[in-house]
Amino acid sequence: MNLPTADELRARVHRALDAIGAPGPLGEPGAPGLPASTPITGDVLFTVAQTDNYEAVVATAARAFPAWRATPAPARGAVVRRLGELLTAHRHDLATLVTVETGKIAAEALGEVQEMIDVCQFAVGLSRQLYGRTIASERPGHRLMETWHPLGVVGVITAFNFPVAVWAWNTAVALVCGDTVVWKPSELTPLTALACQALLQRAAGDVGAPPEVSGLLLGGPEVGEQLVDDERIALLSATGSVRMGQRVGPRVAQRFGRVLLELGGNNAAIVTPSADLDLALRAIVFAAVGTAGQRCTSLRRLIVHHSIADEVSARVVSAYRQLAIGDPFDSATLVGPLIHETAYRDMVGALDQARADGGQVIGGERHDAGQPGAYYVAPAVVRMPSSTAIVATETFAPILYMLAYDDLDDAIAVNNAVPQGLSSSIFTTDMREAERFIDGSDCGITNVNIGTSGAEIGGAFGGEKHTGGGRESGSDAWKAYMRRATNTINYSDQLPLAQGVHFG
Ligand code: UN1
Repeated sequence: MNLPTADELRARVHRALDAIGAPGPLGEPGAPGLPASTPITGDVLFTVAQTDNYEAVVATAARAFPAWRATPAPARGAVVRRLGELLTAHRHDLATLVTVETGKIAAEALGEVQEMIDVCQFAVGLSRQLYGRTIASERPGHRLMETWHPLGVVGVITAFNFPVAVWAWNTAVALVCGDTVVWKPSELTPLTALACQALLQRAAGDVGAPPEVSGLLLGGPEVGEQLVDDERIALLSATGSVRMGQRVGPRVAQRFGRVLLELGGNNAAIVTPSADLDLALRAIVFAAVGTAGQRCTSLRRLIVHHSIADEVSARVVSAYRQLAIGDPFDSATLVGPLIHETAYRDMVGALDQARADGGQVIGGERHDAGQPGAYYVAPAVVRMPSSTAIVATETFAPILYMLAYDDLDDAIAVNNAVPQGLSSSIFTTDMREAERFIDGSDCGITNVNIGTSGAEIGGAFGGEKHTGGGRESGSDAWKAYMRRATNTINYSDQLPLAQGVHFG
């Protein structure tokens, strides 16, 4: 396997950070601080200083809030519009950093940056569309209405796999809603975080907005824990594992803070006998192996009608055999490395368990990269006799379990028979089947004739059950970043009481 050297990757990082104007200098590997590593070679490339002033960062964002909430929303949108312009100008630089830190292939890294640009555009439009309702009052000379108000400081915790887009979904929307933001990125992706923060600071400076609206906290899980218990964090938007969400949710609820949770997915697609198989195959392969199976929306379970199960399985296996696995910067590559050794061990463990459960595993072997710390694997297809516990477990790796079904209602029940409820798809040309699936899937995202991943930002993104129930990015997800006030205004000279009550 032909991989870039650690020094070549360092040079790429320097070029990208210089172009973006992100603050240096970066420390040598091994210096005290956060190791900035790459799954491409498994090397530590740099050391990044950890945030040692948590208190000051949060206090600054809290102090900036009153003036920011008093700034008209369309004026707040100007920062986000400028951020979108800077992201457009630097999309290749930022995508380079995403590829270095996550191992995501170049095309997908660029797609992730495009999501940021798209959500900035969405949020700019939103900055002129934050509206409430007026409701018919039961009293004469009265108006009943809803107004929406900023919350305060929004804490954003993001995961390694979408190190920049998820920050942008939250930050672009929170800023136009009048909140200030502090961000705790994954400790695996400090370089992309520095770059995003630098671009936002520049955007604020360019339009004369206070840079204090956005703060960055670089550090380990203990920094996230501080946000969880911090009364000043009005909303904590956290993306990560179900285990993380189970710790975060109740603790924030204990102090009556708000949470927006984007946790795991165990996403399924149903393939019916009427499906356009050429189309389905392309969608299935992208959804299952894109980002090396490390999206929360990755396709993990394929539920195929028994009459076409052998054919679909053979075609998926043959497509998998043609996948180029290797250097994510090589434009021919479709599958880059797993994030780290633990991810690889989890994949091996899941495949062992699937075999023990009677599954037939095709693929899944590690490719020799000539780098002991880099984990390149062939995506695996596993034909399972039935849905066992391992199938119902989210393993963050390219494993696609295949199950056969006879009856569509049973297939929908299998789709729903996992703890998580993020994304789901059906491949069918029968509109009755499509509508039954939309009605029956218990997921936050339910698609027809496209895969489970690759959602557009215009819709609300998120899922049910152990996925956490949060919604972010498009549609009316902005409401999570604001609080609603119900206002009753009496413009008469009488004081009629509601419910017809006479008093005194
Ligand atoms: C994630 O994996 O955390 O729908 C987010 C998708 C992307 C976002 C994934 N737009 O696959």
